Parts: sequence; structure tokens; C-alpha cells
Amino acid sequence: MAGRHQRLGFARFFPTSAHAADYIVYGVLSMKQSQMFIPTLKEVPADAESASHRLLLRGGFIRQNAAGIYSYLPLGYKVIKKIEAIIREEMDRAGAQELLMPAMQPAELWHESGRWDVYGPELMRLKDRHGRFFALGATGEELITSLVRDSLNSYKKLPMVLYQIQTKYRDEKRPRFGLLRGREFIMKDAYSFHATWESLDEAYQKIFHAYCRVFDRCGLKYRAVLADSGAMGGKDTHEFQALSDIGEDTVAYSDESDFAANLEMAPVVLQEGQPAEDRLPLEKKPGKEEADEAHLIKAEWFKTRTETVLVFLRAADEVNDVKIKNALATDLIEPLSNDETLPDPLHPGEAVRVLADNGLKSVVRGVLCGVEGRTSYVNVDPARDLAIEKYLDLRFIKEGDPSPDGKGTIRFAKGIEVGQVFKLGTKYSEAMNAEFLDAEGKAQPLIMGCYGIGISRTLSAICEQCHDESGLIWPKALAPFDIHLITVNPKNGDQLALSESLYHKLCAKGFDVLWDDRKERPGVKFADSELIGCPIQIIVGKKASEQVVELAARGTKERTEVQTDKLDQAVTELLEKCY
Ligand code: 9G3
Repeated sequence: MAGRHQRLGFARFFPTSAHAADYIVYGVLSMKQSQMFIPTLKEVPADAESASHRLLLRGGFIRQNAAGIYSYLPLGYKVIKKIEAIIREEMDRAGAQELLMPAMQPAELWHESGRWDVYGPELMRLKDRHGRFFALGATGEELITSLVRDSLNSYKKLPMVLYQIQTKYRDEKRPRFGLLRGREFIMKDAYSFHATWESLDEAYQKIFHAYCRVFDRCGLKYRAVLADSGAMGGKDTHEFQALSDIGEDTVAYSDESDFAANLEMAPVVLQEGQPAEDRLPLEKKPGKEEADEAHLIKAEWFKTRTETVLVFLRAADEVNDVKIKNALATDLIEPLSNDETLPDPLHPGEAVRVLADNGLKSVVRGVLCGVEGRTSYVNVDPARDLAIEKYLDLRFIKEGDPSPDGKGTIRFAKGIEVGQVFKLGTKYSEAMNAEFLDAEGKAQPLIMGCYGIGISRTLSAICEQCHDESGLIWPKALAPFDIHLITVNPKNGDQLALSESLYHKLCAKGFDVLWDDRKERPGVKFADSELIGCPIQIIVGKKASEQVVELAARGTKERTEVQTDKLDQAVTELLEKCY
């Protein structure tokens, strides 16, 4: 009987023949490498700056079609589909319903939400043949809110969670690191609808934990961090940050608890100030005045859309503009260059908002250096001498600060944001009149949450975390194949025959097998196998005539010789041990 793969190779439809049954018997996608489209590369692509970008290109997983726009080749797409399968299982388990919305979103919806003019060139727009405008979907809030608005009206249908897995478009100014910051990418975006805030809190927790299971099952090292909801409005939000040195975000985390926050958001707990010195009268001094870190104060000026803001803080601290934005409930804040056109910080004038970071509460003999060449002040007692409207937490947290939860010390790590969960509240339902009738029959705006996972970004983050100098090392849950079966010399009858029988046996056992049957030099085959990164390699070489093969784990590179009659047991055990 001709081998299954030969029939697959010349796949034709045998509506009634027994052959069809063979395909179902295997039920797994195994393939001969000589027939697969896996264009590996020897050289490192010059413009690939990150390991994942380099290795996904070299391993034949992706190819670039334009800046920030990629094709997922067969190997790459197999991994994408495994990530999607895990996400679907966990979202379905959390009670979410999958749907699919269009990428072409009518501009009217973005006018209703007010975001058509908020987003600049990053939001890709196009016109249809009738001259009507559309947005290429960067996210789905407008679309899903319009869908639910027009068809859901009773609280009895709530809570409801809907999700899609779909391509998103964001015209990034500087696409980089391959799939990590692309202009077209695959996202799972979910939206929840509630009659009460408590119900939103429940959904938020349920989906938060579903995300933890997704990333755990993918083998990703990540932290769920407190984040800033920024332009999205709403209150709570967490980001799922994959730990990686090339990550763009900084995560502040405790070395003794699971506290973790986006650097912009990390709250600073008031450190016990040093014993206050006694106060001395304020003195003016010409020119710049030296002082130690404990006494030096600095003044930083900002403007919002409507106000001028003066912030005092320790000179050794950095002002956190996200914290100022949140304190002033504004969405835009710009630093003003500290020059002579600005008033004297001690006499800023009525119109200026004067804020101080909590760190100044323990200073009583501060030294405030005037602007270049202008006077300095010594013995500054902020409470006495600076017209402070209020003390707030306005500085960036620093490594070594105590963790806000009182446990341990803050450390920094770089992260790649692979997911985020938001409590949106009624921002979109009010803007778009999405209401439901409550138990008293009264119309109320729907309370919403939204939840995203960057699927193509997760794939890249896994590669950043799971590789060595010779290629990828896929976690077994995501590997394109479980086993890479390598025939060292396919021209050798014993090796070919043994490989063929092992291929069938392993497929029949339900393993996904990639059989390297190519007539290439062994060195090329081994190098490609290290690049492709399947968790297990079976090498059929010189000892084929003795029914002995080598079994290797890609991650640990440990190799053992195995009698073929003990092979599938050995493979099962080794696969168990793989990450
Ligand atoms: C845009 C463009 C870029 C954007 C957005 C809109 C980010 C935008 C935030 C979100 C929030 C959540 C649902 C899934 C989870 C994240 N960049 N965001 O709304 F038009 Cl060009 O996407 N959306």
C-alpha cells in the first residue's frame, strides 16, 4: 500500500475509496520536508534587529511584504493557529461568544464615538467607489457597540461577552522588530456588556484569569501589571507584559510579592522622611547654590490645554507626566522650558496651578536654584514658602524604592505588552447611545469592558524568550511539529526504510511529525532543524541497520541512542520533560 504521504502528495478525492480513511486515521498534520514550503535562510537578514525577527525570518516562519506587513508561511501559521486554539478554549471556557466583524469599518461609527478626528495617520482610512469613508479596523469598540446597540435591549441578556480573532491595522510611524510592532497584526479582541459595575468586575476577573491560563499554556514568562487607562477612559486596567530586554515598556515589580505596575502607573508610597531639621528664615542668594541631594528642590513647568502648572519635587526625582495628567484629569500636558520668561517659582502668580510631590513633605531647609544666573533660595520650607495647592504622588518610582504593597523592594524589567484588559465603563455606550432597559424598564447606558491579546505579538514574544544562538526552541504547546524526524542519508536504503516506518508509526500514535527526507548534506539538515526548533529530533543515521536511532531534545540538546521498538515510549517520556 503506497505510503500515506504519497497519497497526500498527490491528494485527490477518493469519495468512496478506503484511502480517505487513512487521512482520518492520522488526523494530524504531518509532512515531508521535501514537499513543504520552509525557505530557511543561512545569512542573518541585515535589517532584523531583534532575535525573534531574525529567527522567524531565518527559520522560514515569516516573510516581509512591506514595512510592518508580513506573510505567515506554513510553519509560522501553524504556530499562530496553535496560539489561537488556546485562546479560543480559554475564552469559550470564560463564557465568551466568538464572532467576526469586518475590518472595513464605516467612518460614521468613528464620528459617533468622536475618535475619527482624535486619531491621526495611525488610523488607516480608505474610500469606497461611492466616495464613502471607512476606517481599517485598529480596534473594535465602535463596531461592537453599534452591533449590540442595534440588537440588544433587555438586561435579561446581560452580562454578555463577545470576541473575535481578526486582523488589525495601525499605521505605525516606525514599525520595528518584525511582528512585534507591525502595521497589520492579528488580535483577539473581546468586549463585555453589563447592567452593573459589579457584573463588569466579575467579567474582568474571569477574563483576567483566562489570560493568565492562555499565557501559562503558551509557556510565556509574563507579569500582569497595573497600567494607566489613558485615552481609553474607564478606571482599572492591567497589561500583560512578556518579560524581554527588547520590550519597550518598563515594569516596576516587587522582588518579594506579585506587585507589578507599568512604570508610568507605579504608585510611590511615602517613605518615612528623615527627621525634620528646625526651620530657618528663607534667604535669597545670587547665582546658583550647591546643596546635597536631600535638600535640593527643583521646579518644573508644564501647560495643559487650559492651565499653566508648576510642579516642585526633589531634584533627584523625575516628574511623571502621566501622574500629573491623572491628577489634573487632563489628556494633554506639555513641558515648558524653564527659562527667564517664566515667573519666579516662589511668586508664580494666581493663574498657575502649584503642585508638589510627596517627597517634599520631609524637606524644611530646601535649596531651590533659580533659573540660570537668577537668584537661588535657601532654607526653603515648602509648606511655608511655596504656594503649594496640594501634595501628590507625582514622581516616577525608582529601583530600590519600597514596594507600594509594603512587601519587598522595587526592581525594573523591560516588557512586551502582549495583552490588556480594560474597564471601559460607559464611554462608548454613552457616546453611541447603546442602552438597555433595566428591571424597571428604564433605559440605561451599557457598562462595558474590553480585552485584547496581540496574537502575532505573543508569537514574537515567545521567540524572544525561547531561543538560543542556533535557533528557536518552541514550547511544546506551540511547536509547529512535535517531532523533527531527520534521515541523515536518504540515499541509504536502511535509513530510508527505517525512517518511512517510523514516520508512519509516530503519525499513527498521533504525533505531529516533520520528516526531513531531503537530499541535503547532514550539516544543512541539522542547522535547519535547530532553526525550526521542534522540541524533539529523531535522527536516523548509521545504526539504522541495527534498528537504533538517536533521540534529541532541542532545548537541552541531550542526545540518547534508542532501540526503535522502545521509541514511542522514549519520545513520550522526553516530550513530557520538554518545556
Ligand atoms: C486607533 C488606533 C490605535 C489604537 C486605538 C485606536 C490603541 C485604540 C487602545 C485599544 C483598547 C482595546 C480592544 C482590545 C483591547 C485593547 N491603539 N487603542 O483604541 F484608532 Cl489607530 O485598542 N481595544
